[in-house]
Amino acid sequence: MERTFIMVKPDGVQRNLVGEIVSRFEKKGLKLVYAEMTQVTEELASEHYAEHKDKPFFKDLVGFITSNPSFAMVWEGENAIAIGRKMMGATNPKDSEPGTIRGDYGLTVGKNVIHGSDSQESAEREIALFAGGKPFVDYEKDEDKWIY
Ligand code: ABT
Ligand code: MG
Repeated sequence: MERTFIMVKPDGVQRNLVGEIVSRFEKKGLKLVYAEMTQVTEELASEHYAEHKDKPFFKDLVGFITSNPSFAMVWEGENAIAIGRKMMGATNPKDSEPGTIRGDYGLTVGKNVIHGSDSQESAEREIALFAGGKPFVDYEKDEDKWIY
């Protein structure tokens, strides 16, 4: 089973979108195995967004993600990474389709509500970074037999 790291960013937490976002992932059939309200530190943000460190928006990005608490989660299921990205929609809300999370709730690329791993490699890296050493809950759901 694949696992993906999903995080409601500070704008999503402030705008009361945590419940709505959790609900969408639950209804899709993915399984929540880890969740935590977390204040992202500057150190963690710089590590998480290391691929963007030379971009002009890096400073604002780190400033934004550390400005207020985020809601970090790990979701499990078949093709969880690709499905998570589809549910989020395109990075820039001007390009994300209605029906996606960013398409429905985002307006600007700088505050685009949600983060999700974009590959197997980044999922492993981000899960280790945000949830490394944390207890993951391993459990069965009766619904699973109607999903798989
Ligand atoms: P993240 O889930 O935040 O990683 O977004 P995503 O993978 O969809 O998009 P990338 B390219 O990784 O963007 C990272 C963050 O940088 C912001 N950004 C991006 C800008 O502010 N301006 C830009 O021109 C671009 C390309 C958007 C993403 N996060 N936020 N918040
Ligand atoms: Mg990214």
